[in-house]
Amino acid sequence: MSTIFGRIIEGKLPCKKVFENERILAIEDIHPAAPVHILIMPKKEIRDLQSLKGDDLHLIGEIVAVAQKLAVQLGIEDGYRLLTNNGPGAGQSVLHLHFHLLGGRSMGNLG
Ligand code: DGP
Repeated sequence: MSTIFGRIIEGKLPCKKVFENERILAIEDIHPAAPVHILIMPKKEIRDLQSLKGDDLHLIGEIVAVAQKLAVQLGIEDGYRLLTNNGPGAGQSVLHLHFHLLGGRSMGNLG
């Protein structure tokens, strides 16, 4: 796989893993923007949300379910944000679909 996250998924780069199954990996973000900052991604190499289609759409439901479970485990279920940056114009720096699970502080409005 061609990105940093691809190499993490392949086990070629280290990470702090918080959840894994056959299709989904969740890791701690290396540059946390909040006390809780988890990246949840499909293992399948998909560039971004806009590229997601057909048989892969179920991955979004699985990612949401993982986020809900981790939110409870990490004690942020009453206030968290789950977001993806689609494309460099939105700030996507790693071109492998991933969702940020952010919590543990007041989030305020989206800028
Ligand atoms: P985005 O800008 O939406 O593509 O988010 C990419 C995030 O990935 C950013 O918050 C920093 C994080 N990140 C970049 N490289 C690594 C890495 O090697 N390991 C981990 N755990 N996170 C990384």
